[in-house]
Amino acid sequence: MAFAIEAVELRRVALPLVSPFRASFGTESLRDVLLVRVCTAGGEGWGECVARSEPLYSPEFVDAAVLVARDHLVPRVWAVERPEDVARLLAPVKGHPMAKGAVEMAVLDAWLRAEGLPLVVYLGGVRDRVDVGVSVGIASSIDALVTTVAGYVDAGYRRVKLKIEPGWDVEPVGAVRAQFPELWLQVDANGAYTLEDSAVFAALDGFGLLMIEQPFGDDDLGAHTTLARRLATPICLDESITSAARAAEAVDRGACSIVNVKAGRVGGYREAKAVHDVCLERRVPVWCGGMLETGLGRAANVALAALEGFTYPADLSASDRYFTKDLTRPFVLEGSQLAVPTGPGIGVEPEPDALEAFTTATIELRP
Ligand code: NPQ
Ligand code: MG
Repeated sequence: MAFAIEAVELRRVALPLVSPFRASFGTESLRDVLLVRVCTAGGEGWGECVARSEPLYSPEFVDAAVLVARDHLVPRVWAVERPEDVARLLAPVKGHPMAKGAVEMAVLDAWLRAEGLPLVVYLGGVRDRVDVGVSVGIASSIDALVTTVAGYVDAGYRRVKLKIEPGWDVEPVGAVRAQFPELWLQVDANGAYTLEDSAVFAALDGFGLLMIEQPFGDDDLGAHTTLARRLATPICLDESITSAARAAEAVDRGACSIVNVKAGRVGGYREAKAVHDVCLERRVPVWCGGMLETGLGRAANVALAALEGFTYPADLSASDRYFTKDLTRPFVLEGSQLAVPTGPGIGVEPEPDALEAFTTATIELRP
């Protein structure tokens, strides 16, 4: 039977976080998520939009993602027959990569399930389990931070990422480093600094960090190149990398030597694979970023992280790092790894009770 979409549901869910998560741009205690459910005669597929409720990580936010999906994206994909065509059909709509990525993921999941093909196989993954780390938010005190990190190390995480911002950088990172001299440690500024802060980076350079992620603003590749030349620690870009072409440009300009890959940030899993491919060609290591996804987005990310070039641990933790109850069966840490789902499509589905309990709104769309 040919692939044909019969209906699309836009479903908003809200999952309480086990503890508030603070980055340089703000704090989150409830994960407000837009899900896209594609229904076909042969079954359904799920997509997850990684936008946050406020436009602080990127210009996208959940209310806007709902509107653009309802009025501009879903109407363009009714007749789609293959997941490879989604990005081209959505290209006339400017921006909104996270909303586009969610629509593509839902079509991809439905199509792969109909084909009986796991996402990891479709993407060309080479691993059946992936190394993961944990991202630790800005804490209320250095003692609290060290205690939190110790808990994650005890849980099995071998790589820790610390969120930093001006005023919360050299001291907390130094304290964690003093307590855990061998830990794989890295930091993420979410663009909160400028080149004026060179003393901070000179000090961080002495801590043997795996990388410094997105120290400066998204658009400032030049400042990243300047800093990269001064430091021994590799610079990794996240927010700046909006496409495979942009990744190639950033690498070729010396703005970064490691790339964080987030499918939502680049408009979907196919573009995310393209980012991986341009980096692999250039021998630049990549790793899979995280946006506090539910089990749906997490499953797809784990499949992506199974590609050959993903050689640093992913920002994908076990479900219990973020949620008391996940939308899917929980992802559980095995050593410092997560197993790649083996079922067709993304390999997981929402548990009906959890889906109902967390739903805050639904919109039904038909061709
Ligand atoms: C990053 N993620 O790498 C992002 C930023 C981030 C795991 O550090 C709610 C939803 C809160 C998404 C906070 C990690 C968030 C969020 C930070 C994403 O830059
Ligand atoms: Mg980041």
